[in-house]
Amino acid sequence: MDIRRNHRDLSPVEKAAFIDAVLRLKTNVDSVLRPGQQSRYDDFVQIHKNSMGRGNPLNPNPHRSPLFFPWHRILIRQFELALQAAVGNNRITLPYWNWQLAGADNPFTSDFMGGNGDNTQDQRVTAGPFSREQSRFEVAVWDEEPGSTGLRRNLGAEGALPSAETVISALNRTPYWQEPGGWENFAEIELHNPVHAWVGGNMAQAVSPNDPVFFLHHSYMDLLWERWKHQHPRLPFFTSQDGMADAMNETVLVFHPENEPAPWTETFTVRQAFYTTELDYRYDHL
Ligand SMILES: [Cu+2]
Repeated sequence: MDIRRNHRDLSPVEKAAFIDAVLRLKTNVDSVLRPGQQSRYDDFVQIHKNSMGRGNPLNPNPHRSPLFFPWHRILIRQFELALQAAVGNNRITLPYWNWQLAGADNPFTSDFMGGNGDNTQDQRVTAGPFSREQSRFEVAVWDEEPGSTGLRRNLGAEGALPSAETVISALNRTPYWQEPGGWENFAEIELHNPVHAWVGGNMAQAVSPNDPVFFLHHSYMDLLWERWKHQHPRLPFFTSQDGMADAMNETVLVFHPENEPAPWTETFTVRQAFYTTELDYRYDHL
């Protein structure tokens, strides 16, 4: 069973091992979707771009939809397994970031996620393992035509990181889906979206997984779904747009358009994404 931990609890050696796995997936592992043209890391960027209705759009779109939590759960779990395979180390797991910045909570350090973009260099990240200076992390999938190959960030220029109060408020929302103000609806719009906007640069686009912090952010979203389930044990922890508890349980989650290869061999229904333990991982604590 893989255990995901808060990044602040990782030792320097554990952080370095995680970064190494990301860099290897980015530079040493060939793509399944476009072999020879991009890396296996980039496949995850491409899948997410399609999921946002860009490129070769996925149907259904798992954003602004009850599918948001189960779909992203499978996406980042597959990424985690790809990291493990890239380095032959199944002790690598996705850390999570709780959107706090004080002290050790800040992931934007030179030994981990790297810093902000430089506003004299088109917001390119110039420090840390993913900087252009290190030449080991080139952006290869863009929203539109090819753009800068450097990772870009503009921390804090737009939006705001969710406060602890907003997280608590979100966790108190019921049911799972209701427009407006249900758990999924509030969490996606008031927790998830502002973090993408706050990081800015690549994170503010459909190709947001170009920034590795995407996976720390979504790991925390995934943890919060677990916490929400735990806090409301008598409620269905997934409901469809119609409010039905079982209506979509056998719906197969879509990660590729019909005219493109599947990114991985397994398929997953919504129901198969309900329990992290059935996907062989859990969080250190909820
Ligand atoms: Cu997304």
